[in-house]
Amino acid sequence: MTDRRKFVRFSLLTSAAMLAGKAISAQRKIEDDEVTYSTLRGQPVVVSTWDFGQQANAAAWKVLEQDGSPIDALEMGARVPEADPYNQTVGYGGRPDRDGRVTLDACMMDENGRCGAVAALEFVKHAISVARMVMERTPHVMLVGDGALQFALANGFRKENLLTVKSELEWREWLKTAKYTPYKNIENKMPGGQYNHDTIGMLAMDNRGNMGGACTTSGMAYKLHGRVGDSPIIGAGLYVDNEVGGATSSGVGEEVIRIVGSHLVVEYMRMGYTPEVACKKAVQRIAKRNPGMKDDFQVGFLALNKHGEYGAFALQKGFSYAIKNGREDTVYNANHLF
Ligand code: SD4
Repeated sequence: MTDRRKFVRFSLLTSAAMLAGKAISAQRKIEDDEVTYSTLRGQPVVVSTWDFGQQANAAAWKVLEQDGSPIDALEMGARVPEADPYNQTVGYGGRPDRDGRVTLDACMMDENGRCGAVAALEFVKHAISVARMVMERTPHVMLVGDGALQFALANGFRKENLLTVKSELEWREWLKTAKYTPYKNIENKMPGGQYNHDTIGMLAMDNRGNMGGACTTSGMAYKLHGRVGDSPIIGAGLYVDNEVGGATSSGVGEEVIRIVGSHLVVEYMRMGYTPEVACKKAVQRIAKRNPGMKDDFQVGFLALNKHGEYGAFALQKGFSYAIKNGREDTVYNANHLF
């Protein structure tokens, strides 16, 4: 993993872009301690939350490098952790709610502002693909619970048990001591030191400069049944504006929803802030709304702008993200407020 502060590559890349006749001329506000990362304009790029985003990026990259669309790439990418039984925060194998039910939240957004989402979806591991179908085959944006399941089954998805033995055993252990009280999301605060985080949020740009985003999760572990986080909510867990850029989030969804976080990050980028500073400003807003907070909970944002620049920022230490473009395949630690 790489500490982003050690890398100053923007000027090099900018000169390369200028040589290639593709100079980036937008005005940006750069804060003193900020390092800006860039990929060449017109080159595909995909970024994902957390270190396991690297495997998702690899799958997305196969589509992008063959001229595929961001949405096709992101769906392929997001399906990787969704299918992984060892990933206990996304899809199959995800930690259940406090009633022992695995309920998934997911959404997608494309370059035309079209979007689709599912929330509290049970028994179908590829929530991202169902979200895409909501976008492409219905006049709606979001389907929830039984309605989402009914739609998925009618569209060829298979019903399966998503609760793995490991997740079930942990949940039963949790029941013994937790008094049925849901956790707030912060790394290393669960019994046994397991992580209670790791939604995958992904943003991609193709070689035509078109952008898309995807977000999929099993949500906060041991949540109340029926609880929906930020991840499937357009503007909260994900937002893409093809003229500006995209953003996505991970962490305590309630806090992200309260500030409509991903939309806020995109709007800061529209104002000229770089992705990292835009993420930082959204994080600062959450901190401001929680006076006196320190390590109570985690939220991290990841953003990619129209110039192919990317950045992230979190409340707490420990938020990482993965980037893949034609030259690099790296996991970075995000800077953080506390
Ligand atoms: C949620 N934001 O359901 C998700 C959980 C998460 O890292 O991202 N965890 O609130």
